[in-house]
Amino acid sequence: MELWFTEKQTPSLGITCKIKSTLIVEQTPYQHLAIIDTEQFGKMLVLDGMVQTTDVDEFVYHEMITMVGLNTHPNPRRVLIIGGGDGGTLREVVKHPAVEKATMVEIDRRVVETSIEFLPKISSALHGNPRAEVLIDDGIEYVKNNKNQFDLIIIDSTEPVGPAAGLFSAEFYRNIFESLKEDGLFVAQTESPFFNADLIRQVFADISSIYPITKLYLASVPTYPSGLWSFTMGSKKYDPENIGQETCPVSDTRYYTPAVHQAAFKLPKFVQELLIPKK
Ligand code: AG3
Repeated sequence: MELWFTEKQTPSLGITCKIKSTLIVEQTPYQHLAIIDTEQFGKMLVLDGMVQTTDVDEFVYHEMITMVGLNTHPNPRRVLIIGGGDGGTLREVVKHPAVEKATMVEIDRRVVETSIEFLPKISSALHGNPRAEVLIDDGIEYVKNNKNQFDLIIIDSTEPVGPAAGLFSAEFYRNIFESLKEDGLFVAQTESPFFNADLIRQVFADISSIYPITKLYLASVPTYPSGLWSFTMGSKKYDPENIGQETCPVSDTRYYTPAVHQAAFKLPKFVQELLIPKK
């Protein structure tokens, strides 16, 4: 019998993949978790019915959520990741030679444990990496308790419902500001410009009211709703469009290059319009 998985991306649209096998399905204290092996995208992590990452396209998201910020900061020694329990973001961060220590704070222990067990390619930095620290904790509380610590903070969250709801609030962006050093910056995943326009508009306005430099950039992630994904950066000092370096110190990327970095900030008109404050 053929088995198919569908994520309902909107009330009237879904993405459907043929399942090779189901590796684990369980309810954790925070969310419903499944890891399935699919014909098209390889292994896939699904939380509360929403595709988080897949073997085939994870490199786009994980490189773009990390390298843009890492290469905007001249010396990103201390990096904090909020969420990101599958480990893909951590794996990219520790590739960067300037990083002395990367701390990942994930609220759901089972995401970390099952990723280590079933997603070895993505989760490799979650164990045995001397520069990586993995904490099971509430990122919102962690940020409040660690002020003036980080060069770069990356918010690798799920959708703004359930455990991640508080990670899209102005209050959280203010706490992130306090947790960054005086020249620090942060990057958050901020959903699809096609399907989450109101969220992008609100988040951009909130971050702009707190950070001197706020910029949005895009990447193409086939398994996420609409395939076009946004990231928003708030920066105290460094402008990501002024990186002034032609080479990236991490050579084994598959999506990111300094030219892609620059190009990612060139926005289609309908996206630019989301960023203009409404009168
Ligand atoms: N976090 C963002 C995934 C959002 C996907 N949304 C959806 N499928 N409706 C990904 C975490 C990867 N480390």
